[in-house]
Parts: sequence; C-alpha cells; structure tokens
Amino acid sequence: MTGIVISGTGLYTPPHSISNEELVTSFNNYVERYNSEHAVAIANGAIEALQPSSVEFIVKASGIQARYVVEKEGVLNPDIMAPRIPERANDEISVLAEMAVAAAQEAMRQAHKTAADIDAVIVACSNSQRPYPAIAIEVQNALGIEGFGFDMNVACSSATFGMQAAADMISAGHARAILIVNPEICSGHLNFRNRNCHFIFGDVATAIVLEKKETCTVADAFEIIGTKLQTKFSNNIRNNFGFLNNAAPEGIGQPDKLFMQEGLKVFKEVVPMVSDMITSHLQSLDVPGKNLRRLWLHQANIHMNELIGKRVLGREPQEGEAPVILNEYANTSSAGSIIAFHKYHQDMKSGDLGIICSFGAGYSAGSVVLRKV
Ligand code: CO8
Repeated sequence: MTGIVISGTGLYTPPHSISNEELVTSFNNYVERYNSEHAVAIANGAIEALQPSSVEFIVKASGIQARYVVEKEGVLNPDIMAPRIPERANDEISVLAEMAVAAAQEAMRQAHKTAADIDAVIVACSNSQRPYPAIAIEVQNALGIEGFGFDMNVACSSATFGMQAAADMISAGHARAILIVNPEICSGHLNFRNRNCHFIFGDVATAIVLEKKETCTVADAFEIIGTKLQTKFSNNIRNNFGFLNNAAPEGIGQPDKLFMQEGLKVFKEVVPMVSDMITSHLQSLDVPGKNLRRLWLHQANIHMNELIGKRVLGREPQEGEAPVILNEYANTSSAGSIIAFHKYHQDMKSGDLGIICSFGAGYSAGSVVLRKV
C-alpha cells in the first residue's frame, strides 16, 4: 500500500476521426501515383514498386479501425501525407498544452481539486512539441497552479513512469497532489508514406490526479498498491529526430527522423517481457493474477493484449476484463492505458483489484496495481 490514490482522470479527444478506409484510399492513391511516375525505373529494376495497403490487413494484424487526429486534411492529401498544424505565436498557448489543459480540467473536476490544491504538473509523453520551456510549465501557468512542473519522456510508458515518480514525490512530502498529463500528437511524427506503420497511431490527451488518501474527497478513487518499472535497450522502435539534427543537415527530412519500428520483433520480444514483469510484480505484492478484476493495458495491438491477458490471468480474458479502445483510438502512445482506465472503471466495487500497464519504445514497461477504495 502506498497511501496514494488516483482521484481523477480526464480525456481530450480531437475532433477528427480517420477510418481505415479513408487512410488506405489516400495511401493507395499515393502508391499508384508513385508507381506511375517511376514506371520506367521500376520496369528496369532500378527501384521497387510500392505495394498497396489494405483495410483487411490493418484490422486483422492490429485490431485498429480508426484514429483521431488534430488535423485530417493534410494527412489524407496524397501530396502532403502529414498533418498541417499552423505554428502559433509565442504569446498563444501551444497546441500540446491546449490539449493537456482540456484533459487536466476534467481530471481536476473529477478529483474535486482546484489549482490551489495541486503542487506539481508532470507532462509525460512521447511526442513533445518543443524542448523548452517545458510544456508542463505552460500547462501549470494556464491552469494557475503554483509549485513546479517538468516534462518527461519514456515513450509509450511515460504515463506509468510519471505515476511512480508522482507517487514517490507525494510520499516524500514534496507535493500534496500532482497532475500528470499525457498529450500525444502522434500524427506529427508518423510516416504516413510507410505501409508498415501508416495506420498505427492517433492523437489524444489524458490526465491523472494523484494525491494522498487522507486528502481525497471522491468516492470513485483507486489506491496504488504498488508500481514497477522496467527498461531494456532495443533499437526496434526508434526515432532519430533531435537536437543534433541541425549539426548533421544531410540527415534532415530522412525517414529515420520519424517513427520507425520492426513491428514483428517488437511483438515477439515485448509480450514475454511484459507478461513476466506483471507476473513478478503481482507475486511481490502477494496478488494472484486470477484476482485481478481488470487489466488496463497499453493499446498498441489487440493480439498483444490478448496474449498478455492470458499469461497474467492464467486463462482467456473474459469480455470486459481487458478493455480495448485501440479499435477507435489506435495506438495513442502513453495515453492508451489511461484512456482504457478512464472509460472502463466505473463499475468496479470497493476492494476490486486492477492493473494499468504500459509498454513500448526503449523497451520500456510500467505496471501500476490498483485497489478500488
Ligand atoms: N497493408 C497490407 N499488407 C501489409 C501492410 C499494410 N498496411 N503492412 C505490412 N503488410 C504486409 C507485409 O509486407 C508482410 O507481407 P509478407 O508476409 O508478404 O512479407 C505481411 O503484411 C506481414 O507483415 P508484418 O510481419 O510486419 O505484420 P505483423 O503481423 O507483424 O503486423 C504490426 C504489423 C501490426 C505493426 C504488428 O507487428 C505490431 O503491432 N507490433 C507491435 C508494435 C508495437 O507495439 N509497437 C510499439 C510502438 S509504440 C512506442 O513505444 C513508440 C511511441 C512513439 C510514438 C510515436 C508516434 C509517431
């Protein structure tokens, strides 16, 4: 028992949804155009023809049916195939902070907390908009929160790593309550011209309020009974966008400055890593896997979640035990498991156990075991 509770969560869903059909039509238009423009080079074997994408493949391989995005036209335009989000002046709120604030306001309302009750803001996400000033400090300013804020990035595991950091800081007396926000504009760093991954990600923001059990005034709270984090270096998910790009101009605009992965290797390596981590974490807390009422898992691939659920519970997960949101939202990086928690915990009874678990680039994985207060 940590004595720390989740007292509120929030979700901001962008206004535009892209179906697999829309995405595949746009991608296949691009492929046809590319192949006809390069017909001679393809015919003489100098370059390979691009292959079309397919809705059936996407649904079968991943479970994804649609994704929300901040901007849709640019993504679907075969000449652009990237969102077009105009820059804002420095005296306007940034797009990422705006999404974070919307999710944070819902989480604070749910937790019955005002800005005066919160002492720190952590922005924990994969796809930050800029290096500095920290987005967290901008969010803190927009919400009128005193204290401190900082950004952190552990890719898809950012939210669970943020929760452990926040719980530790509250326990140590550095803050009474902490707001963690996970704004993800994954579409900004997704290569929509890459058939292997163009369908994977979506945009969203989630927020979580953590505080001590004694200060919590809501009935619908969950106590953190333990957290566990794990990292293991892998190049199988990588993005080389960064501070040194300007020092190597020949690399600017190359595909490695966007999201890249060896999807099948990730699948095969991460499923056992995460299943073992959850199992050993539960053992250390004396919680048998079969006692878990709910698994709010990272939302990357439906088959990964089925396998992890089966290994942890020791049987096939029943309907609703491991809620799926990736069909509607796709992979939203750090936010996925938090969306699942936000949408699917209201029916749980006092004493019920559940686990939030994230996994992704690094590799990184985090598990947070919860008991309904
Ligand atoms: N349409 C039709 N066919 C396709 C397509 C497509 N779109 N894509 C691939 N194929 C074909 C391939 O060419 C291949 O054909 P062949 O067998 O003839 O060679 C066949 O389909 C099978 O290809 P794969 O083996 O690659 O397919 P998989 O069954 O492995 O499915 C997945 C691919 C869905 C990507 C799957 O491997 C997967 O989900 N893996 C796990 C991925 C994962 O969890 N990644 C974590 C990333 S999240 C993270 O931590 C980073 C956060 C950063 C956020 C960045 C925002 C941009």
